Parts: sequence; structure tokens; C-alpha cells
Amino acid sequence: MQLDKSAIEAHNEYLIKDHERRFNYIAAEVQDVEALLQKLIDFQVAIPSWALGTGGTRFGRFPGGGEPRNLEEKIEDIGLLHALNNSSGAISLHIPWDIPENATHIKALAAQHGLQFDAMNSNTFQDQPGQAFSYKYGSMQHVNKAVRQQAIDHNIEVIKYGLDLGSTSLTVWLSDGSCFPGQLNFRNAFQNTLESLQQVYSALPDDWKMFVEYKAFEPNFYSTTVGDWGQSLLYASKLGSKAYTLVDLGHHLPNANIEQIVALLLMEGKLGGFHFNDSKYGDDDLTVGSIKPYQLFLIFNELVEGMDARGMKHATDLGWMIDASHNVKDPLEDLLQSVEAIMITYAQALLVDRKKLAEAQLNNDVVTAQEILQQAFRTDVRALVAAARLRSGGALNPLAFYRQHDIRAGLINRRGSKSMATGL
Ligand SMILES: [Mn+2]
Repeated sequence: MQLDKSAIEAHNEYLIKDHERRFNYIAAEVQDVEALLQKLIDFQVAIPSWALGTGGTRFGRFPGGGEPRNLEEKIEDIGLLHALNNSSGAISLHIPWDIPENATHIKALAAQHGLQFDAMNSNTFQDQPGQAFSYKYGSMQHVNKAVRQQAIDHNIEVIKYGLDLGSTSLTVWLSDGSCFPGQLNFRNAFQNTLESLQQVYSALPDDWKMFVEYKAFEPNFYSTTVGDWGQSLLYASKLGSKAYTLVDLGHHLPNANIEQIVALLLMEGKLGGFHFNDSKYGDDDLTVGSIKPYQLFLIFNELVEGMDARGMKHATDLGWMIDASHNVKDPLEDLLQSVEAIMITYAQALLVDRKKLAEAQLNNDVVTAQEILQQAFRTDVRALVAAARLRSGGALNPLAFYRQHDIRAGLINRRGSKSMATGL
């Protein structure tokens, strides 16, 4: 389903007066508004192929209908998001949930929607039909070499799929760990995992990156073999210059200072990518910015500061992706909200007066330092984000457009009310 450009134009025309009033107000407050708008236009957030269906918990799943039935329809859905917000120009695939059977066709379809292929994601946290060995007791950490080899081979296969599509990165998230004290020898588990990752790393093309994602707990509840940023950094450092740590916001213990983690990883040149979501208790997979927007701002503040300090390009030098999927919302509406929250927070972080903040820090002026950050966080930048969208051909209010045009009803009409997307 391709959106009618003239419908977006009509929508924008209807809203333009209100928009311009808000934009002129905020634009007068911002230094070099043109440079800021360009940064917002360039910034793209990859959508994971598993976020397009209604997610579930282990207790139940309540699909809302019209979910994409195959990879082609998933690409269409992301194309729809991208047509509305012009900030969702990439898709991140999960193998084996979304194997591209015909890479040329899939690549052409994605290009038609203006989409690129972001990081490829492997899966050794589930057993697949016909698989020789089980991952019940881990994959890359497993005590049995044959199981480890199976996990290595799978990851190398994922790289091959990615090569056909033009992807340039592999994300490895392992559920490996243990549920009870004594179950695992920690050092052996680490060494086995490192050796397995080394084999995958050696199959990595020269221009690829490998992201090692960590998670504090779940599905294992006593120990996780890539449990925190220290462990991930250890693997990434031992693997080599193409390996990086990936930070998923939901993968920390409660109250972890994620902004500090981000700052230090950037300092070491080892931050590779980001998975956005929000949470109150654990890995809740809630909409970005829905629970802890100030934390998200503080993280973005460190990202902008740290990337600028290293001369990195905000839009392309890190992998930006949403990793969320839950039960009660229309997944496309949820993704529009998440991307909007990311863009708003990025814009706020760009507004921080870095010079004044550095001065305040040197003078130990705690109050001013806090004021500078909160000044940016409390600025309503929505008109800036909307202006960037307008310039690149998107809708002034993507969510309103989606609802006014009853896009979900159209999807249900064509795909049926019982269709269910692959994923968690
Ligand atoms: Mn993740």
C-alpha cells in the first residue's frame, strides 16, 4: 500500500497555519535553526521486522488484525511509516523469522519505499523446526561444542542473507546464562562464548560491524553470559575493531545510569548501536519516551556530546533502532509515537548550550549546569520536528493522518482480521 502524496499534501495544507505559528515562535529561540533542521531530516531510525505485529507476553497475545503476513507486507508497513514521518528509512531483519527468499526482489521492494537494510539479527534463543541441537542450556556458551558450532553457523548464515540485501552489520543478542547457582562455570561460559563470537567475527566482511548486545536478566534469571556493558565491552575489545557494544535501553537493572554507560562507551570508541524502548520494571518493551522521558533526554545529551567530541556523524556513525513490541496498541501507531519521541528528544539534546554547560562544570556551578539541561528538556520542540518532516515530504501530524485515513481498517480489509506477524 503506497500512500497518496496528494493526501499528505492536503493534510499539511489543513494544518499549515497552526504549524507556522508554532514554528516561528520556536525558530526565533533557536540559534542556527537551519543546521538543526538538517540534522533532524538526516536522522533515521530503523524499524525492526518483529515490531509490526502486536507483541505478546508469555501469558497471551491479542492481535489487532491486518498484521503483515510476510516480509513483503512488513516492508510495506515500514514504507507507510516512512512516507508519513520520513524518519523511518530502514528495516532491521530478524533471521529466521524473516528470511528473504528472493533477495533481489526484497531489495527492490525496499528501495521502492526508500528503505535501507539496517543490522541483521540472529536468533539462538529459540529452537527452530528441524534443528539438530537444542539451545535449552545456551548456544554460544554451551558445554557441547556441536551446539556452539550450530549457533556459529547460524550467525554466518545471517551475515550471508545480509550481504545479499546490502546490510553492513550483525547484532548478536544471546539469551545464554543460567537459572540457578552452580549450573554454570562462569569462566568456561565466557570463554566458550568468546571463541564462538571469534569464529563469527572472522566471517564478518571488512566493511561490517558486529554489535554485541547485553541484557541483565531474562530468560535466564540467575546469570547472563553477556549481562552488562562491562561484559559486552570485554567481548568487543577482545574481538577487534569491527566489534562494538550495543545498548538496549530495557536491558539494564533498575535505576542503572545508562547515560554514563553511553558516555564511557563513546569515549572508548566502542558504542556501536542503540535499541530504543521504555520500561518501568524490566525489559517491558514499552513505547519510547512513555515512562522516563527525562532519562531518554539525558542519554541523548551524552550521545550528542560524545559523538561531537569524536567528530562522529549523528545520523550514520551509530546504529539507531527501535526494539519494542507489546500487547495493547496498534503497532504502527506505537511506532509513530516511538519515532516521534526519539526525534523530539534528539532535537532537545541539540539545543543544550554546550559552551555554557562546560563553563558551569569548570566552575562547579551545579545549579547552572542543571538549569542548562532542564532548559533544553523543557523546550517544546515539536514544531521543529514537524518542520523537518514537512520539508522532507512527510505529514505534519503522522498519527492524525493515520487515524483520519483509517489505515488500519484498510490493512485489515486486505490482510484479514486474523493475520498474525512473526515475532515475539
Ligand atoms: Mn534489543
